[in-house]
Amino acid sequence: MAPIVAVDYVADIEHVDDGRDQSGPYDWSVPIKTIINKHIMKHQSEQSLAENMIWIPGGTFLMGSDRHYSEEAPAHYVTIDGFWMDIYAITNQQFQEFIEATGYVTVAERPLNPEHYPGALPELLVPGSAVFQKPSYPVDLHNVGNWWAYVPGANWRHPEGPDSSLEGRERHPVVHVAYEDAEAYAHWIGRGLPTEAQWERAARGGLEGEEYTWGNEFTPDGTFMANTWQGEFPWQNLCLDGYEGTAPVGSFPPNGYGLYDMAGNVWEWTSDWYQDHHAAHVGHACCAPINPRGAIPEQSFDPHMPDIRIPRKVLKGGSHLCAPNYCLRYRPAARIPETIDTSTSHIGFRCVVTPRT
Ligand SMILES: [Ca+2]
Repeated sequence: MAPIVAVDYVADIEHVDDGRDQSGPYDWSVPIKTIINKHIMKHQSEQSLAENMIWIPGGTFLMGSDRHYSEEAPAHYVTIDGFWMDIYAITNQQFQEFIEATGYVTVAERPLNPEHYPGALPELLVPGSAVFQKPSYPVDLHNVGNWWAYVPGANWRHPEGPDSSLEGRERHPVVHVAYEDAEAYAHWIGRGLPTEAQWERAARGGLEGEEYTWGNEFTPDGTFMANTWQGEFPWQNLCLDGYEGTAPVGSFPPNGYGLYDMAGNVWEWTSDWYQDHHAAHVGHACCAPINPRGAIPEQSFDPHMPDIRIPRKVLKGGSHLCAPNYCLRYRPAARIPETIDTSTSHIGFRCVVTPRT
């Protein structure tokens, strides 16, 4: 794919009167409530390290939500410093370049140690990854095994299993990457993974406390703004947004900071350990915590599985599998826990560069 450099993007923005980039395949008559921060533009011309990145301004913002799932509450103010963030999730092509340069082997491609999985069936002790498999009829939503399967041979090169490939999916976000894989890529390219606060600050695009990354209306003027699930999950995917699985990065309009796919498509790894809610960070706008981080590993676990005390990282953004009837999490406040050695067909990542202060 042709590299899209952030400085070119900003040059486009500056040519229009209303502050919005009107190029591209979108219907710009749609009133997207965005704030193009002039501060961003000043920084764009300074960048040389940050190809494919955009400057996210520091400041105080309202993080979390009191209107949805309990783990997002309470909505609270936090303050973070400015940073650079990838405009897109890391693509298969970018990840391929990393693999070719380093010979890195992802977690999903490595042999499993039976000692780590006592009682596991031998046929499952082979390299593989979790793949979404759509049932053909309504199923019990309490059992994720009704739509997730561990598929031997599934990995980032073979997203649905050994017989699948990346052909035609070069610009799709890489999936089947465990946390370690995302971290390895970030280290290789001289960047890092975002904290949860950085990720949410970026996803909100300059909007304060709104439902989605683009405003409060899910489909403004009937336009789909993200790759999510329409229909009754997990058996009925109406594909009204045009995509059943992942979409190429940048297939939907950017948010107010110029970032693409900060809602839906794939969940994205953050560097923070998950805690059940935001209580530790509660603050007022006057004295909000600065650059907050998540739990310590010893306190991190999934509250839905309290007996399994495995620390988990925070995933943000929702995916193409998020649906109103099951997982309404294509919102900037949404968050779920994930074990660091897990890889699936709906988890990817993007990187940040945080200037030293
Ligand atoms: Ca979709």
